[in-house]
Amino acid sequence: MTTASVSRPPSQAGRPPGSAATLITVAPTGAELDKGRVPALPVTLDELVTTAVDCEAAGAAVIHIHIRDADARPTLDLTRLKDTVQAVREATSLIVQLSTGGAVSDGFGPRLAVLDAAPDACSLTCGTVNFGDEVFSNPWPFMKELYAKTQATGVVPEFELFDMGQVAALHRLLDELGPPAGGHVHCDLVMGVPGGMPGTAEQVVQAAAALPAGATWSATGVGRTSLPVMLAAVASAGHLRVGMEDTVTFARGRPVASNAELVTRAAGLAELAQRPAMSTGEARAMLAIPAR
Ligand code: KMH
Ligand code: ZN
Repeated sequence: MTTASVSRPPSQAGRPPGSAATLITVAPTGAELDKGRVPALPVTLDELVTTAVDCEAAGAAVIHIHIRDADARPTLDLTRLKDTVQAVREATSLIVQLSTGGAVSDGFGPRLAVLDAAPDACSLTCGTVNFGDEVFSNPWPFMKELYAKTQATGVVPEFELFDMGQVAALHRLLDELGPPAGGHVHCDLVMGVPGGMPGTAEQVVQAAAALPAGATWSATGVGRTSLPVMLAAVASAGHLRVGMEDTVTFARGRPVASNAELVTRAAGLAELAQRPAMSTGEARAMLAIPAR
């Protein structure tokens, strides 16, 4: 494996590992957007790898990946997933987190099989939620099976929480099945989805306070909730997830030009808050993900 050399913000120099830094996750593609409508969306492997390199240079430490097929449609094809994991690892030192959420139309079998691509990490949503006009289905037996498979395979889960009921379900999961691979609990509050919890500063504080003791968390505000959620998370010792999966408008009337510009903005806010972007090594230490 080769590792790209990455320049980091100067403020990271000499800082003890993991101290008061901000984990930035980039979610560059998602499963919902149409490349025809959003031309800057990375959908090919080449586009994804270029995005990964650019986002690492801008301050990201984790990449949350959904892949597309040759027609730019969402897919969970295992060969493509394996090729993607390998290519992103060869080009960057990012933590590779595959989505097990996929698209709302994906079945449970293919979503479980995502772990067979052997990523560093995966998303794990803690319950069913209305998702716009659709339903994102994560019934309790599926959650348990997916979680048990993460434990058996050593893939570190990130718990995706779309509403407060899912926070309760996370507690139940940990109570029944024990700690995740690596032993550390990290969550992502996904806010502002129509059908989930709202993307407000008050909700960020309330959800963060309800998480298991010792858990770390990031927050993602979908659409126009992106900025308020990001500002509230930075102010509340949280971490950040940004990317075109969640936001395609940079400012009123101005489309996002690239995922890297969203990461750059997040890293700038983190720097301003004197919690600069975490390196990939620091992120691995915090998330208990082994070096590769
Ligand atoms: N695409 C959504 C239905 C995840 O990646 O785990 C689910 C999602 C969550 O994006
Ligand atoms: Zn996702």
